[in-house]
Amino acid sequence: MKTILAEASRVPIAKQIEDIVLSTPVVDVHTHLYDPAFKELLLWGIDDLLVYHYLVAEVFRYSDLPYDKFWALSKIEQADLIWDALFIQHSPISEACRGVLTTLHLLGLDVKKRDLPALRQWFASQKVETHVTRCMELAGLKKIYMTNSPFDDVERLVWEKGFRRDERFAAGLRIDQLLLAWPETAPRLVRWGYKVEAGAPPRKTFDEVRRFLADWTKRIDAQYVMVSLPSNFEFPAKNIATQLIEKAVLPHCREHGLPFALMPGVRRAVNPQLKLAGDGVGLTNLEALQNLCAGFPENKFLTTVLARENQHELCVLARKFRNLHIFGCWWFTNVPYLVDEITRMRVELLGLSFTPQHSDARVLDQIVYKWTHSRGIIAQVLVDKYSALGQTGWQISRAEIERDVKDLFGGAFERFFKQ
Ligand code: RAT
Ligand code: ZN
Repeated sequence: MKTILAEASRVPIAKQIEDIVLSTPVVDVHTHLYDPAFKELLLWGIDDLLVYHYLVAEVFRYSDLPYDKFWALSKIEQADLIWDALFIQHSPISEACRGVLTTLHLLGLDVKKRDLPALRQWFASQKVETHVTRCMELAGLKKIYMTNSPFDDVERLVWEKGFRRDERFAAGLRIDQLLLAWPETAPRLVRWGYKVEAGAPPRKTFDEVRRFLADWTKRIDAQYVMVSLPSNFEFPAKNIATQLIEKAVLPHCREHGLPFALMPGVRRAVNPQLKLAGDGVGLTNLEALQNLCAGFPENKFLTTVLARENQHELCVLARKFRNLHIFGCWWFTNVPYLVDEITRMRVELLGLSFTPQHSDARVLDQIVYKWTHSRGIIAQVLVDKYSALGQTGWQISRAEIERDVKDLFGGAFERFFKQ
């Protein structure tokens, strides 16, 4: 009887919560999308959707084509092959395949026809500027954080030349090469006018790295500094990455009031023949993050972890350190089953003081499916949690739900920057 009553009182509030979750604008805190001024760096359209590296990994589950033959194909030929293997020869029920269909459907295209040439024709008639707006509207996004690397030769030239910024796109300064490939990066910094030394660097080197970070922070108006880290990342350790973090990155972040985003858990190039699709996942010793949060209380850290097995420990760490803000269900964890599990766990341990999702979109159109799928799950979690509150006699107002959802969709993230 009690459960039936609880179920009945759940219904009106469920509709209200779903409406709010579906209509609240989102800040997408980590993507690989670009301001349209970057031209061909901003990927969009059906062929880029199909050759997304998540789908490349999946096509080799079914195809025995040698890797080098696949890579020798043009983008359109690769897309044809992926479409045939993953959508025609088998039903497209994986999350990455379903995502393509959700996107096409919400763009108003008829997926049941299975007509790839017609889909191509439709995309060919779109203009990128209007398509950006359309996708952002369908996804309900108000802001997109990019991943901006001065170490990418094409991207660097665009920044150096200068362009008029699209204010919907904010910058994140990506420094993987600096921290993880110092022997190759140091000579590049020298070529760019920074007086660094590669081996056993003296004090001056760290000052010069700080000057490099300051120049790029200013040039791109970076809102945070970020790095994706291998699962065996340790801090402190007797290596150059530790020194660079301690003597250059963290002081830089403190001086400029920027959070440092760490994303540990990647095992790069587990299968190098798959190229971008060849990275794997590994368990991280989160003591490294604990040492950073405890050792540098004046710094702010943003973190998402790749291994499912690290998620609980990460939540507990966030309960201990208010200079840690956790975000997103990243990459291999961005599947409904795990998004549901991780989001529930985070709400139960952290209330509303985290950011449940980012898209990690590499292709513009992907924001449509990634946010549609995530919003559905987040809404369901909130329905359950607010309903459970209702059973205590606590009544929640529409304004309170709106406030909470705003926090989850970027409000808490951006407030963390300013605190
Ligand atoms: O999710 C992805 O597309 C990965 O390839 C990575 O880019 C990852 O998100 C990262 O930022 O390192
Ligand atoms: Zn990413």
